Amino acid sequence: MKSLFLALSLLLSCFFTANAQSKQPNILFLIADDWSFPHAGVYGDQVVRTPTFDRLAAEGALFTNAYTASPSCSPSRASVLLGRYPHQNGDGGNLWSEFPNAQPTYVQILEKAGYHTGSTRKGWGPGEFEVTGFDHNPAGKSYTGFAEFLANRPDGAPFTFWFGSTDPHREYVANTGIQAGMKLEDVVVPGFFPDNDCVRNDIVDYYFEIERFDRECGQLIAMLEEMGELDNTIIVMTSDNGMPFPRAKANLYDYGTRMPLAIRWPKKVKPGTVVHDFVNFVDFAPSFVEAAGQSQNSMSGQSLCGLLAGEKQDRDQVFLERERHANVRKGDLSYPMRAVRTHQYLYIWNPMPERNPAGDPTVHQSVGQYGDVDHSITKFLIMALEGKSAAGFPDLFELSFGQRPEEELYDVEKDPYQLNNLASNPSFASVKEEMRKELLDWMEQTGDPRFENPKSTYWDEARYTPDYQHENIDWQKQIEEYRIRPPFGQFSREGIPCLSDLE
Ligand SMILES: [Ca+2]
Repeated sequence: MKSLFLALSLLLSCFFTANAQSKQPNILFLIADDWSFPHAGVYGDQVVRTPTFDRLAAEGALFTNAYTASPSCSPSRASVLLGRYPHQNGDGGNLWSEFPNAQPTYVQILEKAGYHTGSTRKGWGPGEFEVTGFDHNPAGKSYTGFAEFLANRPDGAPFTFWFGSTDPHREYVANTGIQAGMKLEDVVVPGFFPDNDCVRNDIVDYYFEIERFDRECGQLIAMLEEMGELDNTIIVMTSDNGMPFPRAKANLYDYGTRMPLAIRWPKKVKPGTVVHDFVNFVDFAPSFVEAAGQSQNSMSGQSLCGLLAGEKQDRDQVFLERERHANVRKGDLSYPMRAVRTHQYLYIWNPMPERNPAGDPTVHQSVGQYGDVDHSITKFLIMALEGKSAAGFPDLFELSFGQRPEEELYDVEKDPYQLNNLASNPSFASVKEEMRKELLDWMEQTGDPRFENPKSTYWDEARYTPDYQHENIDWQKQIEEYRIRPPFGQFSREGIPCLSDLE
């Protein structure tokens, strides 16, 4: 009875009611590509400027524990659209594969309900959707932009629009950040990178693209305002996975999975709401379906409507996973990971620890050496540290590129960068046991093939759609040629090399 009451109150908290406010809300979904928490002004970052994100947070809800279901473009985006965990989405659990068609996306459900649906730029992907019967990107029919989409909107129809920027995905134009006025000395360098000016310069180039994404989102919101539709629109601003740096993107540590998230919806969300409960990206689709007054029975996520209305919920942990990111291991092998994250601990299970988490040391088909890490000066500088770690300091090369034990456990309160693996520490044996059990329960309940067969080769065999072959990169030459070029002063022309940082 209690659960029925709860279900009804949850339903009513989001459901538009036909006699009260009969207008179904629009949905504007703004998704960056490779943007990590906490890189926004409202989270306290002192360098990157994100006035649009900060405004949405101030006028709506700011989430401090939002996690992508998987730290990789295609599986993350498939989870958003389907409301299902990556391991429930067949080949869609991999990067560069096929979009599954067995279950409906929220876009399809809303379209059937009379919504005008569309997308621009990066929707679901990379991968193929035509082969599974889609005639347009699963994120919505493609438009040149929001203006063209709105011009095609039937009179009075509610809409759902997906704006997918490719910022701050690499490659970056070096020195855009410093030349836009960002100061290297103000950058907070995560503890798994060497702290030097070239790494800082790489980070401000990443910030430069976050700022560009933020500005573009601001332009879309201004259009909504002009149309008088701002307050009847649920605006979601977030990212698909973490920053394109070593031990971040394509990893289950926080810099790979923890996402910036703000949601503005004045009809339901009080300005200045801050949500600390865990949220997983599988929660978006059931929220949108519910907000539109529709129903579904295929989704694993939990609607956010209750949280948005300020309700306290029991969301004390989040589950994370990844399979094959780029095709970077001989034999087209995946690198499976599963994890559970609570407010204090992160437990990661690596069922195939004999494989290379960042990819093989020499190229296998895509990207280059350690190809699950996008090329960058930060990556090359860490590659140059191989075998050079000093006693008492973390081995940055091993953290980013080395093999990992089957189990990892981090006290994230004491160790925010997740450098100190406690899995073999006897003092944490019971914590580890408890978290392993929680993870396995979730895997069983959600039908994860790795529950029955941890060594499943399913995602090794899934098709990798691009047909290319990359070469090993001459990373020493890349380091030699790299220059920091401040906007003014004696170094603005010839630039400052980063070789000296290696000594
Ligand atoms: Ca991405």
